[in-house]
Amino acid sequence: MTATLTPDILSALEAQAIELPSWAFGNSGTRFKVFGTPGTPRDPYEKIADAAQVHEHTALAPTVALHIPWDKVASYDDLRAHAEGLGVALGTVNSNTFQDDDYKFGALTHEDDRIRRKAIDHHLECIDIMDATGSRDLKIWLAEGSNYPGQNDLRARQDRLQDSLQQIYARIGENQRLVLEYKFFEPAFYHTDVPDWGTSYVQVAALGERAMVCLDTGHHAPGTNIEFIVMQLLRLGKLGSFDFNSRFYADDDLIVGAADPFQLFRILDQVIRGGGLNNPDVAFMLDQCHNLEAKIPGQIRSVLNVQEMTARALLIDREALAAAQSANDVLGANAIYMDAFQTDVRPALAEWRESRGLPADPMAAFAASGYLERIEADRVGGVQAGWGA
Ligand code: AOS
Ligand code: ZN
Ligand code: ZN
Repeated sequence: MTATLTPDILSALEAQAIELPSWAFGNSGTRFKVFGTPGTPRDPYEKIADAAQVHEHTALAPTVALHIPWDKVASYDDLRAHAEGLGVALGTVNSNTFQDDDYKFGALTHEDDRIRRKAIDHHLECIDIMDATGSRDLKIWLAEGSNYPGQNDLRARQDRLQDSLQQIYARIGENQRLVLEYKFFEPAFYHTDVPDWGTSYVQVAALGERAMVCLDTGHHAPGTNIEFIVMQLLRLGKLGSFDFNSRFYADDDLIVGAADPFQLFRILDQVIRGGGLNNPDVAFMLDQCHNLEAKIPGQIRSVLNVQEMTARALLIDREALAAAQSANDVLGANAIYMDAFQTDVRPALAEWRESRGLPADPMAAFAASGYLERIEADRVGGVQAGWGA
């Protein structure tokens, strides 16, 4: 089945915006090897230039998330002007408390007041940067936990976490938000201080209205019904943002929609059902790394995957579905749902893109643009950016 996209669907798609992570353009790898790639950005300015390419070819990615200290620069006003000159804006600021020896046994949960203070101060510095970049969201992901039963007092760590978050939240501006990400394991293996949406919810609910939960699609145990969590957080008004990616086994950070497009469809269905699509209170971000594939096309493929699954989810005949659900028509309801998922929206999206002056095939247009060849030739020398740089 191929789709006809109605004006309502097209206007919902036109408003769609997906934030790109600056770190997707730097080198990354596994704990076994980081592969260097010709043309990889050498600084945050070049990462933003690459991100702007994604937006230029798709009109889907108007903002770029920063990671501090990886994206530290002398002047954030200058970085902001650079981004704006390329047609994009600076987005979420991500803190980092996982690459400093001091944080070996915790940061915002640390028993030692000096280390906990240092971690809190790092977040206050991130908020100063947000003031300069015009960013709304401070995203906190914590690598904290323990490896052995008995190693730590789990409860005291929750109390210290709440106290640290209170101090950070007190500095969050009127138009800013604190977004707390959860992850069920890694790098700690026995317990993680923010392992699930419930813990994140409990911690941010105690802070106030401008504190929200971040749902990273790769941070759940296999078999978890993620769309149920999406529904619940939207119902509670606490879904602040998504980190989109795909996983097969753990936190694989692969291209969103690559491992399980049906799961992405189901998530986006709940987003639409819960009023989250194009709702400014819900930020859609990618949190991915491209270890083997080329980075800019990897990001283009990713935002197109989100767009395609959004279009399919918008095709669900909600009236017919509601009627089938009320009638307990099990197979009828499932068939309506699956009909939308099984519809090929690609030809209709290509045609629509062309009608807006965009390339029908953004992947092919980027490949033909010569940009990749240019950066490979120009960015010789210097240190390539990557995790930790
Ligand atoms: C880590 O697993 C998380 O997904 C975070 O979102 C992290 O901040 C991101 O991967 C970049 O460091
Ligand atoms: Zn994440
Ligand atoms: Zn992750």
